[in-house]
Amino acid sequence: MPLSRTSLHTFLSCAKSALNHAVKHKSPVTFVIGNESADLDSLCSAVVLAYLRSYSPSSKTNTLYIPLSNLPRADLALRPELLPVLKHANLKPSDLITLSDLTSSPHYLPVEQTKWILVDHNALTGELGKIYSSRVVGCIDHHDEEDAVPRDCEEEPRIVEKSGSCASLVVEYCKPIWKELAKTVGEDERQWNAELARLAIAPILIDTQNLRDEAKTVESDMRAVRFAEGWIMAGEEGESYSSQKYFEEIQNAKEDIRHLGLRDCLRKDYKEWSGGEGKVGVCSVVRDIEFLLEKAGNKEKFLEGVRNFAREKGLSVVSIMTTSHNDGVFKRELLVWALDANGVGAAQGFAKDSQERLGLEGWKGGELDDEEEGEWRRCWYQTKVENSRKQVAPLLRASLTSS
Ligand SMILES: [Mn+2]
Repeated sequence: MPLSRTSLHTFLSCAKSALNHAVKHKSPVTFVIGNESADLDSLCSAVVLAYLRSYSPSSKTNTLYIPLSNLPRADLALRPELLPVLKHANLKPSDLITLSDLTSSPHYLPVEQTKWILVDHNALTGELGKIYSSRVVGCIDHHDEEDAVPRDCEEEPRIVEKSGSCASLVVEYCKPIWKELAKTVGEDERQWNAELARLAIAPILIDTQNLRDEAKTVESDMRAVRFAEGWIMAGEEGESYSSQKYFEEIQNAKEDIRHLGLRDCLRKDYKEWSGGEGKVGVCSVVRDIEFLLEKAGNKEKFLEGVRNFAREKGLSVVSIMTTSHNDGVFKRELLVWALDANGVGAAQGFAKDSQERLGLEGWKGGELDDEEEGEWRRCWYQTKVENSRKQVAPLLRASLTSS
């Protein structure tokens, strides 16, 4: 028998109790989990899919799918963009289920008692991957196919398709369930639909710049937005809703990192790669270098903070890529700092090879540049702003491999 539908808020608290119960009694549990970057797309896709799968009227089981946010609870504070989204869905960050709920327990979840459905990635990575990757039973994702999920997933989805946002694919897959559920529509259900739609639409608006980024947006993004907006319009906030307003509200929250310290600004959107004999780490920051300098207090404290961060991560090269749009002009800056001999060769090679391609111009007359024994640092304006981390990180990584 299918479970009877509740609000998102009640769903998440039921899922939390179900998880605690499963841990205590070593009983079966099915997770829906996003990727390790735990961005808006990953977090929202997991909740939306888990909710609709749990309450699917055609479900023959009474499985409660547990949406697991792939980050420790404390790191939710690094996702300020979640706040407006959760608020419109009548949720708080504390309602989400995180890795802390899984690992704070002294009990052990037996591998064979778990099932995992991946959203926004298609290979279970990190610590979880080491333990549970044999238990992945489905995925919905918009990244490149990694052939890690079984081809035949039976009753679970196995979708890997290009789209601006994974949430669009989740909405497409769940459309029949959602429509079926919505046949029973009272006042409560109408509002629950609107709240769910707020979660579903948020990452699509952010990942496609409100469907304006032509390089990223595809048909399924547009269809998902239209479908979700129908539910929002029918809800309590329907009259005051506009996609542009919602997009700006989330975007502004995302860029509001005033309350974060320097270290949190650096680790908020951080990725690292190994190459050759070293590791390169790239921090993407949504404010400019000047903002970080002010945050740290002065140049020395800024450099000390960045150096400590690089040491903590064991990096040969640490890089900071900033974006800003002061006075409506979109700008990028790039700082590259090599901290060992291996890194110095790589960073110098990178500078030589990428100067032209990235349009690198010295930042404030080389104010942050430095060279000393075993270290090398440059800061640039990156005038060819069309190159994001997706382009720059492989260049850095390649230089590390070839140095
Ligand atoms: Mn995504």
